Amino acid sequence: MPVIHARPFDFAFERGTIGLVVIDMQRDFVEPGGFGASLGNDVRLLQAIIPTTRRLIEGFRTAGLPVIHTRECHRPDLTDLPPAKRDRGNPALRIGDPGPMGRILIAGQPGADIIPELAPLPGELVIDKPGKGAFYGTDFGPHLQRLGLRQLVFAGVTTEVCVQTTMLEANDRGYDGLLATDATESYFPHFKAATIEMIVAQAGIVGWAASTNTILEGLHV
Ligand code: C5J
Repeated sequence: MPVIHARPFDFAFERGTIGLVVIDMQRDFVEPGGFGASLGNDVRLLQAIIPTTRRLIEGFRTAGLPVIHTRECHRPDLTDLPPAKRDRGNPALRIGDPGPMGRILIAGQPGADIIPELAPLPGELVIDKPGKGAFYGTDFGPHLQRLGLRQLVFAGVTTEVCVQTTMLEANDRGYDGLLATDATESYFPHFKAATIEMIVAQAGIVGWAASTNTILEGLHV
């Protein structure tokens, strides 16, 4: 079986069962004026991973392997938005409020779009999710089964929130998860570092971690 050299040990995969999941690389998290900025975060930290994430995506496409994108967003009528999520953090703009990129974190609004640099290709799966994890309230799980995927490489933002939550959800469902350490980012660099260490600790209790170069070498692209 081919492997990707990873921490805490080699990540074994098969060409027919590995795919890339890019979490929430949306304008609302990465550009000024969106949800992330409304919570007082410096979005420039997240912009730094765009070139690496693009290289990772293009590597999977070149290898003919599936690329799946997620978007955190809510229905325009907010029926899938718990009041606690809307009110939490006392943001300058709340979810559903009008902002410079349309209504904050609402499906179909410009802010909820994936950034143009990482735009999905026609035919690539895009999962809209109301929660932090991609399995909650979506058909992500059935799509993974339909595609026959068992090993998932994760990229995107933010490392300790939506990326980690989805990795944990996937782990509990029997998927092997590998985090691309330089294609994920947090508004809090120490949270990113802690998340990577947590994932690989205890002999890989919830997954593996490796750089984009190492992943692409393992895929032979
Ligand atoms: C957050 C996410 N941080 N995509 N969402 O609210 O990590």
